[in-house]
Amino acid sequence: MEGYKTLTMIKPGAVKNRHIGAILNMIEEAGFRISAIKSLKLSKEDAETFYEEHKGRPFFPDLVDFMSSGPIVAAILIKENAVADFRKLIGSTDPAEAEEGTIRKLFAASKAHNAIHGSDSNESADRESHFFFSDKELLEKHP
Ligand code: YYY
Ligand code: MG
Repeated sequence: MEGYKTLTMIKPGAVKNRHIGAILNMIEEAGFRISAIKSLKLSKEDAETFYEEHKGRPFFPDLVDFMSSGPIVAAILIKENAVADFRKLIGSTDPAEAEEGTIRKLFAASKAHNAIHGSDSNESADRESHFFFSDKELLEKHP
């Protein structure tokens, strides 16, 4: 089954503002199954590694500072066409450009503090899932 999995993080701002429950509810209502979930605080090094594709971009230092500024919730989500469907549910990177009803439109403070992450490809979903979870932690065994 191609494209069945994506990785999300509810970012520090949304956790601090107590939006975990509302966001997880939207995710489940949209048909995603939560196969693994945990809360944790990333170190600066963790955030640098997770976002290493963006190293050298002007926003990178602020991104690393923000993502390590407080606890996050990471989860593996299962659904057919998970990567694309989840990107649609969260909306554009910049909430000012995100469609009405998307998670970023509802909960993001700004482009830099945009409430939630979603993998951008099946390859990223694989890498990012293994960044946070071992196979033992999965509620669903993926094919
Ligand atoms: O995948 P997505 O999160 O929508 O955007 P990316 O281009 O991968 O950037 C990752 C992260 O970096 C974004 O969620 C906010 C931040 N960021 C930023 O602060 N300013 C930019 N111009 C681009 C990205
Ligand atoms: Mg991205």
